[in-house]
Amino acid sequence: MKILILGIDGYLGWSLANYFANEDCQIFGIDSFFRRKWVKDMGSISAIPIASMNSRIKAYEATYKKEMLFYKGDITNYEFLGSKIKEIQPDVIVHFAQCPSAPYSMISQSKSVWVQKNNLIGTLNLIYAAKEYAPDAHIIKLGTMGEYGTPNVDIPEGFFEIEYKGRKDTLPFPRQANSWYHLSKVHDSNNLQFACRNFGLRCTDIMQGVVFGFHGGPNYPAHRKLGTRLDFDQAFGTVINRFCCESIINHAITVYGDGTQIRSFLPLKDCMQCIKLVIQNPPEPRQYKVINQFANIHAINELASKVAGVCKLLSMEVKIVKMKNPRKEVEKHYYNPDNQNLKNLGYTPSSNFDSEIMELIESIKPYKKRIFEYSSVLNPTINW
Ligand code: USQ
Repeated sequence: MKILILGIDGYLGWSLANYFANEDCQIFGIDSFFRRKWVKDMGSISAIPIASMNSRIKAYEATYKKEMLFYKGDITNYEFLGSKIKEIQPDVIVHFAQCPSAPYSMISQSKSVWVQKNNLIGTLNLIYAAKEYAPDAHIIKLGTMGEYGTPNVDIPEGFFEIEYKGRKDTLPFPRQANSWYHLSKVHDSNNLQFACRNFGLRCTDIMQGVVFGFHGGPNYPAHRKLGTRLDFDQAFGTVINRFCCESIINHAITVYGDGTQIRSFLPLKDCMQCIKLVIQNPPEPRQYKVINQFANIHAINELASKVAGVCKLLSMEVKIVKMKNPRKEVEKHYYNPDNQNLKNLGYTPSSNFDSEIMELIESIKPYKKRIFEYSSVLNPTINW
């Protein structure tokens, strides 16, 4: 099986390449290295140092004794993407090549336009390149639980049955995203759904919760070049990763607002397990399948207490501060999303939440000084 990972240099892309290295498949990767640039733009670095792509590939080939074919390029360039899909003829295309940050998209007019252009054009190019050169490929598109927002009813997986004025139908569940970034994912979902219907493509759209954790690859920490990145700045660091980086340098845990906002979460290694299950269960041609991908649901306050609790076990004292919420988000709300489709595929959470947090803290401990040097990037200055 040939798996093409768009965005292979990123947090999820590089983890997935490693996760699949021992499977019976060949991995191809495309990346423009934008993630490295965006994080630099934020004045930050990965908490755990990462190798260059050349070193990563050398380490990959030496460790797994198999080739990895990598192409540097931007998928918003259709000629580039089309020519690679034509050449590779992938069975599966995993699409991670997007700007994943809500705060980044909210910085200014130009950033919002950039994020939406980048994300939407990349996906449209993928749709056309797949139609033209690999119409049977399974497109796995990373969406987000944030597409749904926080409605005052249960959240189904993509679609729901509705009765209106005496008539019934199964329709897409309303999307009420809360940033230009999350909205780019909503637009992508609509575009992909139409592409399946119109061009007969097959797609799984994954509505993923907030991912956390670190993937070091085999033999970590003795061999570090296969490790993935781990961001902690206000735009690219996700909440649990940030809380752990904050704790390690005695920076107070930054809870936004009153911390009662609830989100869904998934450890990085479970994200890999889920994508494997999705690959093993492709949709039919013309089918657009939606999966809500998360393990647990927590309020931000609970996460802060969990991280502080794990730190206590490691003899670290951590303070929690509630700060003015830089985001416009509802803080007291109902939240009950379904993830039965994922369970039906056979997903079983790999370990408990606290041990995942413990593992993450242990992984970043050696980089305390490095994180401390960049601690100013922890403070949220992007408001909306
Ligand atoms: N939060 C804090 N303190 C912090 C950082 C965040 O209280 O220091 C709160 C935020 O206010 C928010 C929640 O934690 O309520 C989650 O924030 P986040 O930055 O971890 O996640 P988010 O902006 O929602 O985006 C992240 C990824 C994105 C993915 C999304 C999944 O960056 O790519 O789509 O998680 S979801 O949230 O389900 O939409």
